[in-house]
Amino acid sequence: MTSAVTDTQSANPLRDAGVAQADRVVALAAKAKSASVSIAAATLSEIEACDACLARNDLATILAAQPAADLKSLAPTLVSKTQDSAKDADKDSPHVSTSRFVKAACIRAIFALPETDRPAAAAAWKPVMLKTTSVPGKMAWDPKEFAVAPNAIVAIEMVNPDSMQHNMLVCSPGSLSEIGVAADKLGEGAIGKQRQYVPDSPKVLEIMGLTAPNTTGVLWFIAPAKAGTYPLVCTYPGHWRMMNGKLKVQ
Ligand SMILES: [Cu+2]
Repeated sequence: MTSAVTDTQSANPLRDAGVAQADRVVALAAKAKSASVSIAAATLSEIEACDACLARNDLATILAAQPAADLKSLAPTLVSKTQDSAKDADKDSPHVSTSRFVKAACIRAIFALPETDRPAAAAAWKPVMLKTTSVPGKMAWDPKEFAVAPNAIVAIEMVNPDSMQHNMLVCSPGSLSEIGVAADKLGEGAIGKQRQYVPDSPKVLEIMGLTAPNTTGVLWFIAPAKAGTYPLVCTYPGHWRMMNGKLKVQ
């Protein structure tokens, strides 16, 4: 389960939401140095230990941003991680299945390599690349509904030309208002900002962290195995009622 963070604790750069990526990289570099491995290798081991931590999409982003030479030397390991998750393959929720998240992170890292450097196994992976935009001043996404197949490899890109920050969470079916109300409550305390207004709930399946104005966020994940309508929601306080959408798994 996610480490409990109180208002008096400093954030754990390897686990918590709201930590600047540069600070995460510093923490990962220290870890890599003590283990005499590359930052890419240290990041992968952190990802494997991450379970449902709030930093996981950030960690996957950092892994994918490592130098091509480091990713290339790690490629056989990355491929093996995509193949050893059979025992978790039928679980519905990535939140309770580390391997689904590890797999998505490894696939994402391999797709960060130039095509000619990718291992042969990557030819069989067909990520579904989705894109949406935060409509300026409207607290809305356009488009706001997507459909994917069960277990599809999905990347959602959110372009944010708005003057406000937005995040995007994928949640369990039927949990939109529960997550939204919890997010608004988080917004009332100091801890909310530290957690990037992400409620600590097993119904939060995937997290794209806060995306600043005029930047683009990206979220890679393996779609749930179970068909259904999974709410997409921005949990910046006050946004959820308008800024939500649907991921239909069918
Ligand atoms: Cu928002």
